[in-house]
Amino acid sequence: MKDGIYRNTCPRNCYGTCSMLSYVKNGRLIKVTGDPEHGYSKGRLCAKGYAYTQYVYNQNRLKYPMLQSPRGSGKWKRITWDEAYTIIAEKMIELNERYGSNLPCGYNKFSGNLGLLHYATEGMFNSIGPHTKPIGNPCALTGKVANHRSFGSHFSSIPEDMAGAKLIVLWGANPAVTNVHQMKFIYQARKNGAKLIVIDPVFTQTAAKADIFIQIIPGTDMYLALGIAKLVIKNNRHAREFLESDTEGWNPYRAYLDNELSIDEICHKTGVTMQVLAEISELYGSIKPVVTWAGLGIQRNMYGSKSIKAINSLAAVTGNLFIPNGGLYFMHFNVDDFPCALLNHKGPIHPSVQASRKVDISDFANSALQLSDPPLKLLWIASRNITQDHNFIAWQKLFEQLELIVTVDLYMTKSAENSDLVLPAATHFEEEDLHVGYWHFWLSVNQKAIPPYYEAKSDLQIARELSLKLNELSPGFSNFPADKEPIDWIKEELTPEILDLYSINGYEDLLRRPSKKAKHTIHKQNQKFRLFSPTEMRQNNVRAAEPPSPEKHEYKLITPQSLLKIHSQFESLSWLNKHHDDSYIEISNEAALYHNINNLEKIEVYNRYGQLVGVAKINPYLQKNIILAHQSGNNPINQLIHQQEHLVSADVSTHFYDSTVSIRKWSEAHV
Ligand SMILES: Nc1nc2c(c(=O)[nH]1)N[C@H]1C(S)=C(S)[C@@H](COP(=O)(O)OP(=O)(O)OC[C@H]3O[C@@H](n4cnc5c(=O)[nH]c(N)nc54)[C@H](O)[C@@H]3O)O[C@H]1N2
Ligand SMILES: Nc1nc2c(c(=O)[nH]1)N[C@H]1C(S)=C(S)[C@@H](COP(=O)(O)OP(=O)(O)OC[C@H]3O[C@@H](n4cnc5c(=O)[nH]c(N)nc54)[C@H](O)[C@@H]3O)O[C@H]1N2
Ligand code: SF4
Ligand SMILES: [Mo]
Repeated sequence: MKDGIYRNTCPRNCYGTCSMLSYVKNGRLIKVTGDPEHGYSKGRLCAKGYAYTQYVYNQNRLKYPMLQSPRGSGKWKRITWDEAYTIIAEKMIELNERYGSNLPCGYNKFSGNLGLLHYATEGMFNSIGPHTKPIGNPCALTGKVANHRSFGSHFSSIPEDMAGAKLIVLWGANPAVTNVHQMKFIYQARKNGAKLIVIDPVFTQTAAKADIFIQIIPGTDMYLALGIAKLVIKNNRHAREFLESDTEGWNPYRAYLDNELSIDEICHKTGVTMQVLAEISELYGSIKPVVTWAGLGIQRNMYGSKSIKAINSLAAVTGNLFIPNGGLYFMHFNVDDFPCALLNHKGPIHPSVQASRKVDISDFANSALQLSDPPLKLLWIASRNITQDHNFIAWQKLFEQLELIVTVDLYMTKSAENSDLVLPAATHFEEEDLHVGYWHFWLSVNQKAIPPYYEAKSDLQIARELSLKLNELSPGFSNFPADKEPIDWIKEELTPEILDLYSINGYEDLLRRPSKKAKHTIHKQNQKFRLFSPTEMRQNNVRAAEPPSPEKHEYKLITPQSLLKIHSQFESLSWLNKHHDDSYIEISNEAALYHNINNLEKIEVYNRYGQLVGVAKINPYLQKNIILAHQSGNNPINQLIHQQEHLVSADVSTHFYDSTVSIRKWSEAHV
């Protein structure tokens, strides 16, 4: 690799998808900065981005393929790549002979690296014909489906345009932590006189910046949105013409708000006073343009879909859809514009098995356990740490049933510790890729800047080499185009339509600067806007159960994102995180009093699924029945998270913030 400056893109599952400049000297990455040519992040990174040199040259990084025998023993042996491929290929071939197809082989992949070339894992499995594959999305599916219901397509406004809004409502989003670059557009708007409202059960770092903070009871957002709309309509501030001619369901929606939903009920359910409700309605009804950002926090409970639809409808009622600098934010799915050639790679046809078996990734372990004909026997884990999932008990059972578990990762995660084989993955500085954001509308490349760390390989390289091994041992087993280089895959994504959408002539343009999507279809309505349907409120599960309370030894567990991590990642970087950071458990004054717990005292959080020891931090702003904890890969809080099976469905993401826990003094737990 030549010394110099390379263009990379941070591949993390993050709103930023920041383009970065990497400085390389003597084959080593010595510094990373933001790319000033990127019009969204504008030359800045977050602290995690600036810490990439430590992430790359970290003593905890996996260096070689390793085999653990027996599984879970911690007895690891370094093996060669060829040995690793042989073990995997022989097992796949043997399973195929035993069961007559590749259905016993499956993978679980999620959001470790979102580059388009990381669809190599999907492409590799497609190349062996029908297998077992995850579908769905544990993070954002509820909102995606709800938005589709409202708009008939995906819809999210342009982030840079938020700077021109006059009222910004952040509803279940915490950008001061999760989307730091967006804050500059919010500050810009405020400088020009915009008001900022934050609606969150937790007093967050974003809430601290707000003009008005509404501390809502979790899961009641649809009532608040409907309540604001009710008052806007009552005060005749609604967008009458638009509602009558361009929406569907206006009459039942309005009748429901007029006749069936009382202000008293709304205030009781949401914990918001009548005065605040009136004030917010006044602002929503009188200011334009209003931006409403329905964050992902809203949809991590069982009422998420209704809440998103009710919030979307509020934007419609106040006439703020499709107006400059107004509108709704969620996230977009513009990656669907691309061929995603690896994801869509077509595998060979099987004589009797028509298609791959699909397992909902939001209930992966439990659903996989139910497959019996044939059972799942080989699991490949890539870009995924299962500490981020729920239902650990099912995971444990699934592990017991599996004959081979392979994890491809950069670090020895809990997933890796539970595997037979670990394969060391390359960082984005060690491979080529192409990136489309899901928040902003910029397209950027990722160049190979440094040689791989020890024997690390990209997921694409692993797919190529494993396919060759499969075909060596069993000719024709895989139809993966192993001779295709990364650059060939990148160029395949840049079709004439994509070049036109992003106003570029080709790959070389992207080496000079990232490019913003020039042609937007998001403001075009494919159908009439569908208003919130009152029939949804009449379904029986809307009647919220009694809220948990200290008196009943019950708390709602909320576990949002942390500033200096991406889920379980970056945890071991000393520049960013101290070992004890993840063990803080935040509790309310009331809970502390009730359980006689002092600040910084050791406590135990538990429920029927598990227990975890942490250090109590009394948070005077916390609602009395909420416990706030951090996601962690070392000491995963998710062992206490369990979404009941009847609430799992093909169009919802995981209800991460809907589990109940109890607490006690640690000493009590151990007498
Ligand atoms: N630093 C950092 N940034 C990240 C990530 C990370 O791990 N670390 N992860 C990235 C990913 S994958 C995602 S999906 C995004 C998520 O980022 P956001 O969209 O900001 O969503 P969350 O962090 O899940 O939740 C946001 C807020 O919702 C609140 N909340 C919880 N329940 C409710 C409710 O019922 N109603 C309301 N109104 N609010 C509620 C939470 O208290 C939290 O403050 O962040 C991305 N950015
Ligand atoms: N309690 C709780 N749980 C949550 C959430 C929450 O709010 N609360 N949020 C949920 C959300 S929003 C999300 S998006 C999910 C995230 O779920 P995951 O995507 O499983 O989470 P990460 O911890 O980011 O794990 C990604 C893994 O991929 C690895 N990796 C990184 N780059 C590569 C690569 O190039 N190749 C390979 N093979 N591996 C790589 C990383 O080292 C890491 O171990 O977590 C969910 N879990
Ligand atoms: S983690 Fe997010 S904000 Fe930080 S550098 Fe990566 S994409 Fe940018
Ligand atoms: Mo996410």
